[in-house]
Amino acid sequence: MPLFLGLDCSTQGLSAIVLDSDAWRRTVAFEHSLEFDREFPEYGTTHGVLRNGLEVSSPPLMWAEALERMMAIVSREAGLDIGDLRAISGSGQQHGSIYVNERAASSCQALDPRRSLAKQLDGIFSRAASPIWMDESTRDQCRAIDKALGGPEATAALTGSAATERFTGPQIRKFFETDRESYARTARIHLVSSWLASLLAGTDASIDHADGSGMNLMDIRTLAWAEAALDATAPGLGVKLPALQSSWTIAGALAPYWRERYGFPPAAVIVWSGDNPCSLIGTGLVRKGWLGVSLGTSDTVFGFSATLPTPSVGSHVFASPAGGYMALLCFRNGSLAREAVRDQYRMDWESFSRALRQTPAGNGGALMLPWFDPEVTPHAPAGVHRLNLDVADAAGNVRAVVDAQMMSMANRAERLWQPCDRVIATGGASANRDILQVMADVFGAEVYRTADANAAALGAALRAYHAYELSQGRELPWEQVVSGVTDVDERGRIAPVPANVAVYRELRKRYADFERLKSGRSGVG
Ligand code: ADP
Ligand code: XUL
Repeated sequence: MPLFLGLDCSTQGLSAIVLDSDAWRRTVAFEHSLEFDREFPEYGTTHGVLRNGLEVSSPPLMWAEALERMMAIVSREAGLDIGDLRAISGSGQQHGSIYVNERAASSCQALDPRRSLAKQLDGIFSRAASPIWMDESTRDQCRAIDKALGGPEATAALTGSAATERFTGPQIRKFFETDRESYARTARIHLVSSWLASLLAGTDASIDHADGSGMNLMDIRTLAWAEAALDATAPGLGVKLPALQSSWTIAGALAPYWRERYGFPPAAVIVWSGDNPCSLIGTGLVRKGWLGVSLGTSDTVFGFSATLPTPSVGSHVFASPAGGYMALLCFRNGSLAREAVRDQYRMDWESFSRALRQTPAGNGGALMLPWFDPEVTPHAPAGVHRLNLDVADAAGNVRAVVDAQMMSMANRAERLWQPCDRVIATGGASANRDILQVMADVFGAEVYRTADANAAALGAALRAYHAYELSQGRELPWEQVVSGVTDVDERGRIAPVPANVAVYRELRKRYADFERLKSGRSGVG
């Protein structure tokens, strides 16, 4: 049976899903994850990242090593007939960038199958560390870019988002400003997605329109590089960027390195995309209607739109990898904030859940703003603020962090999307039913979880399937591509409790006031 591989290089680890496909249905034949901190301790990361104040980065070589280890596992330990692999695609954490010199292209093309990948990539980087989406150090660059483009609203109208600290353009501008020599030595700037696709195909892979939307460099209407945005970012940037192409483009065949070293066939490498765009596919949200919520390292809320939603400051509009668009909100203090509370009170996830069950919806009005790290939605410096909440009350603090996260998401989602009666939850924390009950009560909507918590890897595998079929002259409707494998289990429906919905309807207003007061901003950001 034809096989399709989806990889997901996220903040904390690399995952793989192999889909087995026949004409009627697709099933998950293999799934595996590698955690960066545990598997690659020599890189010294914590939760997959290296921190230096507001600067947050990851070592790009670690991602390459993880890619190689995963490919070895898929070929040797998955128990699959790997000769049936037809196509591979992937999902990368969005916005992160990789800077390589002019030697990179030839090194990638001539990888020696007798030597490990990482060893052969030594010396190709013009910047050792890759800034990632958690980096908050580019406020000055964002101001300068917005100013050059006519203000945040104008940047949003052009690129889909106002200049945003974690987006690639401001990160590139900072690199140019602080290390001109290394910027000049940079021949190519890749996203995590396009770089890993390049390693698989042994050629310079394009950036797909969906992940390209997270750079503040692409015109969200024409889907081409926006000259004015390039000029506002750094000189000579245009020639350093890969091409932009549709999400179903074939970057090339799997390079000889992978075929000779691991016995893979010359499967098609489909351009990779960002993790949120891939999650849109992996949650089956290829048509307008329901909302997706991913509870991963970051929490995100997203939804499909056939027409261009009006870009605004504080939310993001991306091209969708299924055509059309997606709107997205990103909350930086996702799992890391939940973990901070769990660890502070020496709990495990079971006792965390018990605390949720033992406390009333709305926590008797006790509130927390859980900005353990600087927050991006709303923009706020690091700081945990409590209102009517005793820090010694362990269960109350657990309820408060989850209440806060759900109210912050729901308040903003309401403005972006029409009242929505169904939410599809995915990501690591969607395994926790008690967290999802709070989600249902706060959103006032039914919550379903995806059959597979890794919607990004699943979405990547489905994209590989769709693009492969297209290359064979079969253009499948997206509903057909996602059907079956993304169907939610109706029995797992989590219904909102009407009395709790009423409590949160009131509390959400007070939460919004508290948030406005402490974030020091009048807007909703
Ligand atoms: P990534 O953004 O790296 O892809 P994942 O979607 O894999 O992240 O989610 C990983 C996170 O899921 C972990 O950091 C952990 O905090 C969270 N998680 C896993 N199991 C549970 C659980 N039972 N309850 C709450 N959170 C959980
Ligand atoms: C979205 C964002 C994060 C990353 C990592 O804008 O910054 O969700 O994609 O998951």
